Amino acid sequence: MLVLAGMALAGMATAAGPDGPYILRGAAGWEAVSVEVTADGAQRKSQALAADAAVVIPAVGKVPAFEVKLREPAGDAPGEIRTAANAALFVVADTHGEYETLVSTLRAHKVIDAKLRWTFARGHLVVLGDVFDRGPNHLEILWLLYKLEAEAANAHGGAHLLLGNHETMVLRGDLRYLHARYVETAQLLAQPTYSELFGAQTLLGQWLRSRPAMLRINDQLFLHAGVSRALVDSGLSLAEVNSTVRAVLNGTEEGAVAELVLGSFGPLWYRGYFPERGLPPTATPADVDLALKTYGVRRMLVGHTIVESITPLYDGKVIAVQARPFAGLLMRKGEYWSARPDGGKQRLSTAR
Ligand SMILES: [Mn+2]
Repeated sequence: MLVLAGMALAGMATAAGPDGPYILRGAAGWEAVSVEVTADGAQRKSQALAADAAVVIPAVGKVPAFEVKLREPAGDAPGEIRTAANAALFVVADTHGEYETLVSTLRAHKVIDAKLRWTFARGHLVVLGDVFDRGPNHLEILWLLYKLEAEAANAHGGAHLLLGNHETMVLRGDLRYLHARYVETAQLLAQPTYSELFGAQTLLGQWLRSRPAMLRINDQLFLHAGVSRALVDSGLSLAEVNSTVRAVLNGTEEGAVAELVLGSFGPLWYRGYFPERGLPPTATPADVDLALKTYGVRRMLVGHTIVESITPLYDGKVIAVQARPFAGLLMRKGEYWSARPDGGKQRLSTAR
């Protein structure tokens, strides 16, 4: 069945497009596998790679192809960093496979240039998770962020991908929201499921498992969804939250702590800042103050729940970043701006 999938798909009306590369651990080192489309239809292509090889990520629409150099397996990314006080920050949330929109936004605000090279100097880019699912181009986003991480570090800035609930879903085999393109990819690459392409032994799968769920930068906390009173009351430190998520993704932890951290009141799912969307109880101002105190910050920046525009909540102690239509959040010289894909920006007046 799996062997025949490629042939069957080649004749189907839904045109399986090219996809990849996915970098897997082969018998003798890295192996790049891709879906390649030829006159005979879509088929699996495989190539052995040296550990420091470069791979080309194909163009998508108006976004040019780019090259990425593979790196050694990543160590666990820190849960806390400090930047120069005047370092600019650019935050995006829930890109969900919308690669062209993300690239337009980063280009328009000079985080990257037309060739997708880092131009944000000592600034920091923070991606609040949910790169996977819904849209058609999450792989390209992951490769871009992987590339920018190295380029930003070379410039003494930073590019930080945080985990969202859709990263943990895909890595743990919950593929309900996967774009159809990637369902076809898994069949064409003869994988039992798409999650195998992000297993712990794959290059991007290992990299994703090294990402944090919560990141403190100076006096602000970045995370996908929010800090609930239940998380505060658990007494878990920021480092313990991150290590619990990693342990769950590596299959070495289950039980009550794992259920809290990966559940509805954990930092990847909580919606209590949004009374119209969340499970009760809604976070009170006192709950938010306690969360800030617990993690030693004055503000939290969250995605996960969609808002109409980037919105300061709780007197600016929480900023909801996942806006539709899409926008990024630019912080520069103490000012906060909603930054649109077309280059326009609007100052947020109510941020503290
Ligand atoms: Mn989410």
